[in-house]
Amino acid sequence: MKNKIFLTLTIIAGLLIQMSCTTETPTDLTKTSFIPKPVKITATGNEFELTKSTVIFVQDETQQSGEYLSNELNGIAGLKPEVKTTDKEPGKGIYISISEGENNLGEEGYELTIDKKLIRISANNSAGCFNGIQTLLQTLPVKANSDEELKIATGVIHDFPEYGFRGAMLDVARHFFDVEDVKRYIDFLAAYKMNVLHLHLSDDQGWRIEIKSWPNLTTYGGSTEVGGGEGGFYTHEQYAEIVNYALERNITIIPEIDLPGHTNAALASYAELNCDGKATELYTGTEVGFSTLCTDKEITYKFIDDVVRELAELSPGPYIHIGGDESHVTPMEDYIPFINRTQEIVVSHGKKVIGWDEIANASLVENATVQFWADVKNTTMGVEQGAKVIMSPAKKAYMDMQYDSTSTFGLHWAAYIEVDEGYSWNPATYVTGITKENILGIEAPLWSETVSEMDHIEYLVFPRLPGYAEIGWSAPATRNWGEYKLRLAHHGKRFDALDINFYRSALVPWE
Ligand code: TNX
Repeated sequence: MKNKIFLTLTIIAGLLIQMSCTTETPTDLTKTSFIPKPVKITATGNEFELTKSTVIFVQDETQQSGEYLSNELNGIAGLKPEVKTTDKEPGKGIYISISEGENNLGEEGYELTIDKKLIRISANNSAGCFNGIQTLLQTLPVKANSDEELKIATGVIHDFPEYGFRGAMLDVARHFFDVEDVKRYIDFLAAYKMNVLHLHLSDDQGWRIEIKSWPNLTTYGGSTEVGGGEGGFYTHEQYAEIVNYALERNITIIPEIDLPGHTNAALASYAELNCDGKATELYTGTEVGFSTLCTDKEITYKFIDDVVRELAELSPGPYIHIGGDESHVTPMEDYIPFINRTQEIVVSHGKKVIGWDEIANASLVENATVQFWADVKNTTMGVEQGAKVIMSPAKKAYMDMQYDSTSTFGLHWAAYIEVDEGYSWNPATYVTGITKENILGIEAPLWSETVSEMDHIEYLVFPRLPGYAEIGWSAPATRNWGEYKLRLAHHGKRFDALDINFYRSALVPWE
């Protein structure tokens, strides 16, 4: 009798082990929890196995993509596939190529085909290949043992984004974050196919980018931060390192110098920028709206010209962000000509203007972009002037807003934004009268008054960031919270493996 029970138990245990093994084997590609959700996935029910002998084949144009993928696979399982150039499709391995012929993949779309022996990523350019690689990486664990079998379900993914501009902002002015932190932030964006990082480089509490023609901006104006810490700044070399790291990950850096308000760090560094000729004190509090450049002094425009020139030289991307928000002590009759003249300076250095929605009170130059954060009237004025819009509604997209009243970090002046609130909105219908044609895309800002460490950043950014990435990438009709939260739950394991200090929202059934 005892033996019989033992035998039965052994059989049941055996079956259970077998079952768990089969559920671990990914044979249905449509079951993978991709974020952002791809346009179309077709499963073919087989498996590709990634091994030590897998080779990545590339064309000259996709060499960099191949190297990137090889490095990433090295980070996952210690596999560092050899990257070989070829002029024709190989029979097995991974093949990254520029597509031939007509397709609807656009600037950033890709096709990922996984067969039993061959994985193909093809796109119209390297940006698309990069996105295809991110999708492929999501079929694998973030970390694996070198002896673990790495099987990938077969099928075809055809994918392209809803918006060409999908970004996040990091405020390095209120608290300074060093190059390593910014690179980690860039990796977060890249994994979710975001292609813009907006850096808020100056504010009342600190000036964070070296300007060689005005050195005190950083040596003095960068020497502190909110709470009185030691602050910091990027040299030109360090900034270039950030720009290049981003570029390799299909991310454009948008530098912002906030003008004419939010300028106390500059006003403390150079007495001549103040109307009364007296330098202000450094500021380490969190009030807004008390500072302004002296809009009727000529030296102010010489200053802006120098700053924009140096920034433009450091920026391969098309944009310079001039801030323009919350200039409460600049009278409107001074603010308007100031913004007009500042826009001309940006244009004269070959760059396009972006500003917070207040800049629409001025006469916008051609190709100006208005960043909607709070004011519908301003944004509508911008659209009426022909400007495009970046959607960053504070009530939905501000990552510095607390999740609820118990959140450790963050503010709540605009709203509490739980993970579902952050996800469940549509940029194209959020503001009446502003439609998809007017919108470049979406950006989720992280202001840093309450965060001083990478851990704190992670708590506010995760798990909301993947949701913003999906809003930018996936069509609204294909998105719904009930289904998204299951995919997000699966990404909890990825956050853990990356040692991300994320907020375990009770709304998500974490695995
Ligand atoms: C408003 S949004 C600001 C920032 C603050 C932020 C805090 C915007 C353009 N200005 O100066 O850091 O609120 O949430």
